Amino acid sequence: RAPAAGRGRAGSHGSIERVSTPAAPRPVVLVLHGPNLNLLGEREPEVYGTATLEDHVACARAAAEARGLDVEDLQSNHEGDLVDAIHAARGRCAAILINPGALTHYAWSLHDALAAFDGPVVEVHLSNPNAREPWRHTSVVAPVAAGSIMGFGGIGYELAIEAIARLIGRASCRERVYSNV
Ligand code: CA2
Repeated sequence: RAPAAGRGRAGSHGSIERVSTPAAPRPVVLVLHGPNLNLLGEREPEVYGTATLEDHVACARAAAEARGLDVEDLQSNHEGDLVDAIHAARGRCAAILINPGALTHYAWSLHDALAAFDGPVVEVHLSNPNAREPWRHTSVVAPVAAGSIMGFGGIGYELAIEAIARLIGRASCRERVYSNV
């Protein structure tokens, strides 16, 4: 009979040997950023704010930590790197948070890669692309995302992690109280 988790059990000589339960692996959220987002904080603060990419990733990581989630992150200026990262996340990561930058508006390879990912995908934009130039009004990622959060600046990363936590069943008790509202 299997010993009770975390309890000691009698060994063959009557001594007590400790049986520890291995900690369950924490779900991993992959946080992806597309082209030029490495320049955040350096230019166009009136559009994208003054926080750097590192600030936004740190915000996502803190929000994830609070919900028992780990974060892996990648920023790339190359579409193929992002496709590779999405492929590598299959069967390994629980969810993807992605701000694809300008790739949002035309990178069908990202659409297809994300469609082949098994967990929830949440699209995040600092600005509100729908309130900007017409070419930003189309997102090829939105149809394969569980949802899109845009126009709230850095707050969007925290909101996205909260959405992911709820979608994968890692919401805190307090959040669960409100999940039926
Ligand atoms: O609002 C967002 O988060 C965007 O994804 C940002 C993209 C833009 O193409 C999307 O339409 C909306 C652009 C990222 C470029 O970031 C820069 C940051 C500083 C200086 C120059 C570009």
